[in-house]
Amino acid sequence: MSLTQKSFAAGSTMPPVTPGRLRLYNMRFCPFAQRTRLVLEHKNIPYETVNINLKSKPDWFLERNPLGLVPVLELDDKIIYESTATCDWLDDVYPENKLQPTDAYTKAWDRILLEYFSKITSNVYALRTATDKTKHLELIHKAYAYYENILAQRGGPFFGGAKPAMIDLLMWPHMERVVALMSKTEPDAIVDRVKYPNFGAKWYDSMYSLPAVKATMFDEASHLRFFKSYMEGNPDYDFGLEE
Ligand SMILES: N[C@@H](CCC(=O)N[C@@H](CS)C(=O)NCC(=O)O)C(=O)O
Repeated sequence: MSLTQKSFAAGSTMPPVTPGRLRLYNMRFCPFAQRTRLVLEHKNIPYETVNINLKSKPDWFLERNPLGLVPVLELDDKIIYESTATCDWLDDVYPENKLQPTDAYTKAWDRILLEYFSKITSNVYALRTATDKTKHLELIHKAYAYYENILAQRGGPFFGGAKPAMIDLLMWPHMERVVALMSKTEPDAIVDRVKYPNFGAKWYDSMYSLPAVKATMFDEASHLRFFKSYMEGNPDYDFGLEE
């Protein structure tokens, strides 16, 4: 019998774990958990998903991650949380479609790309409440130009070159949301396809066509709908589920 996709809240009974079966504690709209799901899908790793109501967390979830954040992976006696740690662990343990670079210099640079990436996300989300948006837009576009250049240097279409690397999968969930959430209200914050042909067009389109992306992404209307419910303080974690 397959597990329900509806979110589990405080007071619920934890679905029993099966020895040897990998489990992901998830929230369907979380960009960090999407990172883990992208790696799981890209590497064809079998797993089950337990969705968590993050407004009303079950004790058994908090026992697994005292920080109360998704994603969390569980396999027998092992618990891993923090999206980057979960992704690296999966890549280390499951050899198919290796994602981390083996070259030390590339590895260091991919870490730089990941650290700097928070400039995009923090400034994009700051736009919603900022009275003066100029400074935030400048920082966002400085970062876009930076990634545009790196892709040109690396030959693209991915940061990993001809194939996606871990850095591509770590960046995608936030870029999916920038485009989906901002295209109507903050079009100046979008990574423009003409101004940034590598990052805004080639990278975005190549990522979009990956089976792992297709398996984990939501369309613009669903993102907007969830984000609205989240901003209103009543996140609709089960939005779109028919079961
Ligand atoms: N640094 C964490 C961030 C994860 C995170 O912020 N997850 C959010 C959902 S998108 C969460 O679990 N929020 C619950 C809370 O803040 O109580 C990671 O990379 O895994």
